[in-house]
Amino acid sequence: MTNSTLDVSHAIADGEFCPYFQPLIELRTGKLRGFELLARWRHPQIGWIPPDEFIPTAERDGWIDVLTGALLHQALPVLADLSPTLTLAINISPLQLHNRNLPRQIETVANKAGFSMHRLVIEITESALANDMEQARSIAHELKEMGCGLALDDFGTGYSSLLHLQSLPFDELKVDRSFVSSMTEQRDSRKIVAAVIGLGQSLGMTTVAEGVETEEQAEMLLWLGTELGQGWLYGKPAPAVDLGAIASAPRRTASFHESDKVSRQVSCRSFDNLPAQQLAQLRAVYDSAPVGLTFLDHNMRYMNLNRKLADMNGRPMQEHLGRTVQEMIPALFPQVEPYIKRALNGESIAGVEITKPDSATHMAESILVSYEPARDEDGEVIGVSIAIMDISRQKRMEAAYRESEENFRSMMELSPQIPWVVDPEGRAIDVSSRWLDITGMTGDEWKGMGWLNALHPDDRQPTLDALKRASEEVQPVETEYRVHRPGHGWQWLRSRGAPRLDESGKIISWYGCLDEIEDKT
Ligand code: G
Ligand code: G
Ligand code: MN
Repeated sequence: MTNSTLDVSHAIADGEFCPYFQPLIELRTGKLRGFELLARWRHPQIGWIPPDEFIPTAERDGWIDVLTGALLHQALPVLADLSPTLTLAINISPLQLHNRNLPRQIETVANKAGFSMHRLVIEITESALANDMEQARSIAHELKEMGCGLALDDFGTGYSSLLHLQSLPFDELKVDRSFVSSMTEQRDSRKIVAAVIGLGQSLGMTTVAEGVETEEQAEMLLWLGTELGQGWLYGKPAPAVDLGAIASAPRRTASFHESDKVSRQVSCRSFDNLPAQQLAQLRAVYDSAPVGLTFLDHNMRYMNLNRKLADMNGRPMQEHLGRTVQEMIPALFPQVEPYIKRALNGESIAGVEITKPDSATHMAESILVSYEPARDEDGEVIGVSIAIMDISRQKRMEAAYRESEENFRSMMELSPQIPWVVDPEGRAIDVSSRWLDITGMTGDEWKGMGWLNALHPDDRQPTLDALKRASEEVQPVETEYRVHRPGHGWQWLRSRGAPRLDESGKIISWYGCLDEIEDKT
């Protein structure tokens, strides 16, 4: 093909170039985000000429800007008519980033079409950035200031990609088709995609996968954290006349919401080598467990969960899949986030107690959570397995028990008598503070057998004997003894108590009271 056969100015004037549009899809929801604009040349003699043939010619011969202008001139009114929100991504050549007038040229066409600059995304291939970065940077900034988004195109194929990542204020990162096509077969390729997506995310960029052809790829990309996808699975580049139909076509929601089939596949991932029957049994155990179970990916998205967990969160199972913990349980998220992060760093954390207010009953709900890093066959952490137990009932019982203990204690303090509690061997469990007033003992001194030290030496053994006898007969005990009362000498006390029994009739403890005997000396 020679330049003379490609008479460009005529071709442009005659409308031989036309815009084609390829859909860009939000992977999680399956919603249409917009289109990428792709140039097509229908030559009257030669027929369709692909862009990789005429774009280099256009660049070399200096009519690439005119071509971009002509394409936008046709494309923007179509999209402005179609919807108020759909975006349009346009490809800009290396040379065009040296054209100081480019931003204003684009703006002029957009204004004329009534198409907001905020709906435009400028795609730049990394090789475009090889020379004269200063100028490219200032043009890119100008476009951004006008409202355009900036995407780094074909990421992973050009030169020195990592340097370019921060050379311009990119909003999006388009992962090259070559990685996507091999990722489901090749582990290394999957790792590259995972790393690129992670890189994009850590730089605050939206990641876009190019060349998505199968459900399996889409699912894996979503699993890895990609936001947008483009490829034959969602539609080949189409002419303007088809856009209405594409935009209004019912879209299947993202594969994660397609329930059973996918969630089974996701959970199968870790059980790949199990025979089907064992797998089904495991699945049944998982679903019927009395404990909430879930697996989160490294973006804290629910990849799998059982019914119990869905019930605890009060939302249907399907609603969780592909969504983040933050989206599903925003109120609890701040409490659990640090633990999930630690588990993602490889730490196992067991038995963290978390309290959440239950708005329905106004009673505190307590859960016990364990976090376990999940690793792939190379030992890399790919997510977190979480087990959650509802311990609200136990907590409420503990609280009730504590309350009854407190009631008992305050009763003891109010009593004019001197109550006491000892165990079956006579070790003191509790005495009223009046015992301390009388004997001058400190809080610690009466504990265990310490209380005996306040008794007259002659009365100690008889007192223990009386208790022992009463224990053997399981009868109330009554005895009298002297205690040393500092500054007063010996004070006679009468002690009466009754055994408290368990169901089998065994003595758990003795409860009793002391009275001062005024007239005995
Ligand atoms: O889908 P298609 O074969 O058209 O895409 C081939 C490549 O050609 C695209 O990835 C894109 O980089 C490039 N391309 C398509 N249209 C244009 C255009 O209008 N301008 C520029 N600079 N490149 C384009
Ligand atoms: O340079 P870039 O990778 O953007 O090239 C885009 C080219 O890839 C276009 O020719 C376009 O038609 C084609 N394309 C778009 N989606 C897919 C896809 O899902 N699979 C394949 N094999 N090609 C695709
Ligand atoms: Mn592109």
